[in-house]
Amino acid sequence: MSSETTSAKPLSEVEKIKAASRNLRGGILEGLQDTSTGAIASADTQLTKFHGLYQQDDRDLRIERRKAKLERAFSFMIRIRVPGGVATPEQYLAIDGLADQYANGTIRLTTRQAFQLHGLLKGNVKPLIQGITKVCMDSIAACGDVNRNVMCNPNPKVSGIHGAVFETAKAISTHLTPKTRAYFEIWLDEEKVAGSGEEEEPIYGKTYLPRKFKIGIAVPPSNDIDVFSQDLGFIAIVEDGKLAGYNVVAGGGLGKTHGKTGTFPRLADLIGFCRPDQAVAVAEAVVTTQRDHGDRTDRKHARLKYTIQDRGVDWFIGEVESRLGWKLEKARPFAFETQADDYGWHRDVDGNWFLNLFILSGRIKDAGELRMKTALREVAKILKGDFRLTPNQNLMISGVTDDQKETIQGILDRHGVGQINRQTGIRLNAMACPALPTCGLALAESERMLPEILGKLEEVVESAGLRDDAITIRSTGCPNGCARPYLAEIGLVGKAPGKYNLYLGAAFNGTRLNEEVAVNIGVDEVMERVSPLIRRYAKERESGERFGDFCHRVGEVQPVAAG
Ligand code: SRM
Ligand code: SF4
Repeated sequence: MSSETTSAKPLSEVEKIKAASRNLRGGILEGLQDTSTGAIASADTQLTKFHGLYQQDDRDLRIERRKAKLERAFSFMIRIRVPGGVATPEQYLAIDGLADQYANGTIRLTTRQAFQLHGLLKGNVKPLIQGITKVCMDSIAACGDVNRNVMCNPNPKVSGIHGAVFETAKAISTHLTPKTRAYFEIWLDEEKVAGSGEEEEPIYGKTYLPRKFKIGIAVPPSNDIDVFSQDLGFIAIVEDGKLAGYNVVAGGGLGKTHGKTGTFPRLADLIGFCRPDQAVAVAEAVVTTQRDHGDRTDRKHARLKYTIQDRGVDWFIGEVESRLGWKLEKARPFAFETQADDYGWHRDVDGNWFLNLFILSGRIKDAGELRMKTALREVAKILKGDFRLTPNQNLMISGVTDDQKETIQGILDRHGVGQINRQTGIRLNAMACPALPTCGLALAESERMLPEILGKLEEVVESAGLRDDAITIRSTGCPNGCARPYLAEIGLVGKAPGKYNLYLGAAFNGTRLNEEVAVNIGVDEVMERVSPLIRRYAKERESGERFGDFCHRVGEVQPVAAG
């Protein structure tokens, strides 16, 4: 169905909720005051997303509570924005303390470089938001039909280029932040503006975007942000040691629905080049094009990728350029090598150190001998630099002076996490979405299943002599694609409890999607399919050949262009 032909169809329910919400206020305030339930009104659960909040319930407890005739164990998840992934030690300490005081005690680093806290009871949401505000953080537009956390290679100090790119990420993020005062009124007790709900949203208008919108900036040769999965992506082009500008890509997105063939993962199209000072204008032109032409009748067909797929990339470029009033230049050459993080200690351009630290599934917690949460808290207390969240759910401890390096390594060692980067290449390149018990959309386990499959795979890679070889594996509990599984060499996508669809053969540099090779199979069947291939790879690979490329060369999978 073309987005051109959708106007006769009724708008989706969420469009009506947004239109009636008085710029995202709805009945959230009243719902918070109702102590007879841990939930808020269903329409308001759509609006709280724009405030960075999802109503969830503990799915492990559903049956037990139903039997006891109790309402579900409702709580909220908050997503705290970290544009470009950079947080100060003070901010980190605040998040750490608030997680203990109001949430479930763990911190989750997301695949889009944000913090998530789970398990917040309704009455604790407001004090928590007030707590993050004190350290200049917010959760505005971390979710909802607006531009989300702007991703950026998190390594601003490796070269001056990263610094310039980080500034672009922040500028885009600020420019596209909604202007409504709803967040400030509801959570921070700001006095209501006259005629509350009438303030201008110059970019979004009264009904915001048809769907979520994602922007990221990559700095080749690293494609850690998976730039081709973004609605709008920028690829930094460096010429004569300087940032010449950005190649622009648009129309990426990964979510799909099992059994709904009109939904698919899609890689973004390369549409041109702009100078650094033009990036914010390009972002606005792309966002407003999607605002005006995206499908508001069917939320499963509402992302920019479908607008471009239906109308064609030439139409899209023409529309964006007519809004800009100038033409994008021809895209310039670039080359990506990897999606992976570069673990370990490295020097930055200022002569300081940074440590890229592996965090399984981005979950920061203390577990037995591995006291990651305590270790990072101790580091934050003394760190003179800052923390960087990576797009692979990991953390960088950055700006470490010579005299602090040993102390910080000592803290990590004392808490059992000093050698965490010495694990197998497959583990260090694994990601999983949260799925059960918090995600309401999960069809299967993901974060809680990952250790099991990694344990089995590690036996295979070690016996094949591939202990240190990087192979990407990403798992999700449903086809929405939150850990970007369709861009992994091995992708697992939840189908039903204990069952997954298996995907193989994405490119290690994020430029090719993988392909579905088996459906609805358990972990043991996944192993039966993948283990022989890994063994063959160890014996037959060509020099420098990646596992995903090998799967193609030996005919295990065929290339997929766009879903
Ligand atoms: Fe996601 C919905 C978690 C990155 C595609 N995602 C959700 C929700 C909020 C479930 C819900 O709507 O009720 C999940 C909350 C689970 C929980 O308990 O925390 C959720 N998504 C996540 C995170 C935390 C996964 C992680 O392991 O880190 C990531 C948060 C990123 C952030 O900080 O903003 C996360 N989600 C992604 C990505 C990857 C990315 O953006 O790089 C994708 C695929 C890219 C894309 O958007 O196409 C992604 N999430 C989705 C979708 C499918 C969207 C679609 O177009 O079909 C949904 C469902 C929806 O929107 O209806 C979804
Ligand atoms: Fe939930 Fe599915 Fe996203 Fe996993 S991929 S967090 S199960 S929506």
